[in-house]
Amino acid sequence: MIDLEKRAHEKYGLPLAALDDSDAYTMLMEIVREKAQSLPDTEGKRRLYYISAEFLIGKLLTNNLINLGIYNEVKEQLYHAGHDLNKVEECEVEPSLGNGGLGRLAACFLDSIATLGLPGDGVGLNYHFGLFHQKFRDNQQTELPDEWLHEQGWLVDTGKSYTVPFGGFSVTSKLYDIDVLGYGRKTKNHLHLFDLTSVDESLVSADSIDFDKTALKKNLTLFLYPDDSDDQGRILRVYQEYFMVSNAAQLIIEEALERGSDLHDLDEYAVVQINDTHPTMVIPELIRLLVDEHGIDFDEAVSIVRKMVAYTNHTILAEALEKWPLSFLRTVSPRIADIIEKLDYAEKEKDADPAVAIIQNDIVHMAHIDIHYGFSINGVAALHTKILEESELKPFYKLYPEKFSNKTNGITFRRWIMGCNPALTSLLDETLGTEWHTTGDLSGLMEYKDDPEMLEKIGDAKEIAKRSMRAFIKQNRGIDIPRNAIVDVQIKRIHEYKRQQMLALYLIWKYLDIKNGNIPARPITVIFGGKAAPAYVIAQDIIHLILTLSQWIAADPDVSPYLQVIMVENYNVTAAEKLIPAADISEQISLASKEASGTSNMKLMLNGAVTLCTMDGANVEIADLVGPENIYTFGASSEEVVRLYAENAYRPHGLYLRPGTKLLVDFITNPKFMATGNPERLKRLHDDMANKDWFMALLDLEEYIQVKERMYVDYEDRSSWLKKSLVNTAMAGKFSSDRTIKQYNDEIWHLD
Ligand code: 26V
Repeated sequence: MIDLEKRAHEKYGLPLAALDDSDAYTMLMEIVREKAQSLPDTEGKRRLYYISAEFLIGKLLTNNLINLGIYNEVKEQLYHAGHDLNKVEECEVEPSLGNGGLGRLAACFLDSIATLGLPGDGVGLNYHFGLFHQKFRDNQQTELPDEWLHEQGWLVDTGKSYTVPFGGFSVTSKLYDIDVLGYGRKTKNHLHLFDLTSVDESLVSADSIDFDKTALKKNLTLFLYPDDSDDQGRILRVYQEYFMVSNAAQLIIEEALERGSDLHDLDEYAVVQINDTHPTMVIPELIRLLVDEHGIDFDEAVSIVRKMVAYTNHTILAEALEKWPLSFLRTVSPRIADIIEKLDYAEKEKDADPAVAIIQNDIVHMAHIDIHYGFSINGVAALHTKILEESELKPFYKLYPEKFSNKTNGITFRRWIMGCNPALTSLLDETLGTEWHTTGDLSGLMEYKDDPEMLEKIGDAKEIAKRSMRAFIKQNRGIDIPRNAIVDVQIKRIHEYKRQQMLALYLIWKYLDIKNGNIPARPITVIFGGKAAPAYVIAQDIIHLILTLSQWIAADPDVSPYLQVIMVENYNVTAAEKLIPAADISEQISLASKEASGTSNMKLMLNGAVTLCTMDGANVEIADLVGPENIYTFGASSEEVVRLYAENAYRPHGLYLRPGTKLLVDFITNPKFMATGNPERLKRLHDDMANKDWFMALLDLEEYIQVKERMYVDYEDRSSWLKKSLVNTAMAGKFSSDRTIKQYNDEIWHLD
């Protein structure tokens, strides 16, 4: 039993009712920290180390209260003292340790690993200023340091520390942990976050993300993904990566020794999941430590490491697959460069095909190290894995078919419905009981799909979520959303392949259509959220187009009562938790073949949004589950897209010249519109769309507009729409990350 009243007296000498939200938050965080600290670690001979450059963990208070099973109790005690737990939680600052789906996936996985009682920890870096804080100025993104690290945080100082040897100098690390609690579990896991003892925050000023990239002893843990548009920035990333994996490897070996390994059997004590290629150097680093520090023969070290590392691929975009000049690696660590050369040599002896070489023209292909020297390679959705096997990694698949497998991504239901959507959670609990919290099985809801009373309850839950979303938008952007608006969301990193620009073209179409007197049945609110990489110019231009359109439409009294475009500032996990429960339409419109999986598609489906999508990533699996009457699909197939690229046959200019399309694209550069924005950005984006359109937005645009219009019309048939919504929630069980983690464990990790 928790006694908050007593605790308030002990800590502050005040009754609970007299605390302000911030003191109440601090008190609750301390209670949770103490409870977590008192739990023993999850044990098992073999331990998983999930190494990742990103962990997008979100706020932790609610999630930890839920997992400790004390959420309702705490909420009630606070309520009786006049507090609102939601308000108290607002005092928490969201950690800025991730970027997008890859980092959020890692966070969902940690929750599921702990919930399943598996011994497995995350390993990453403690970035003091995170990715960046997004602010809009003159309808453009600006980037500021994200100052998330505060005294009253979740970090636990472990007292552990290692020396990381770079070429020419070495640094000392310091390990912080965040305790990871499983739902209903009596043991805990960890998120290990390494920091630099010599880190110097004064290299960063409050109004810019620029800093001295050469001050390596001070800067390695300042930012996630520092700008890599020059060599200095690129080499800094290699330093960061080596810092991360050297610490990880030292920790792995130390813990294995403590548990009784003689290191010849290290693979029986540890398995490493390499999350995308950023942690790839853990392979040569483990080999280095086994050979240089522990006297194991090189060949034996290689064969031990081969049995303990597994790699997950998260993208087929060539520009996102890491390749480093060997000279960079040699600067960062001469020994690691030597080991990689040895590994490359051994592989070239076995296979002369240059397509599978680790080093080609003095460039190191990081993924190739993982594939040759890991025992498992997986994609993150069925279609993605198929594309890896049949095209992107085909020569490797031929070499090692047995290493390849699919592990369709998942999301933790504890955060993505129980934590963020209390109304729908209560309805599901009342209807189905609470087993679904861990089984993920919501299919029992299907029995009610024709029950008008249940459909109304689903509708009511959506209304409740919309109310809190409206308050959030008011706070975030100062905009009021009409009560009866249909809410249509596209929330994800800004990238051309995700095609936010195609939705922007639709909005121009809709704007003109309303101008022509076609008034929609109800107000339409389209919400975007996402950050663009600072050096990614076209993505910045897309943000500018959206923000300028938003302002343009809001200023037009003929259209603004019916159409609203909102871009959330600084989209993050906290914003997602407000938007996802409230959404009616989930935009998943990437160019087929390019989105490895997507995970917002799963979160939105679970919360009853209906998906509007191309047949890409996990959308394919969603479509399979819900059936054609409960999803809206459009666009060229992945086979068609792969063919167009292979034959270099896509010609956007012809598509642009179609009168309907030209009107929309040229709207961007009409003088009045340009005058409200930044002409250079708008012109560049216009010309890119009309002439290059590398991600084929114009190819799918016409069909997209048609399907979207049909969707808005269908929304007006309330009971049939609510039925679609119900079916989506009911069929979302497959996407529980508990299912995903069971598969990783059964097929890859084999933890006890
Ligand atoms: C990274 C970069 C970095 C340089 C600029 C271009 C670019 C483009 C894409 C990426 C993505 C890196 C990997 C990644 O985040 N993949 C995402 O992983 C999610 C979890 O598996 C998955 O749901 C998303 O579909 C996938 O994009």
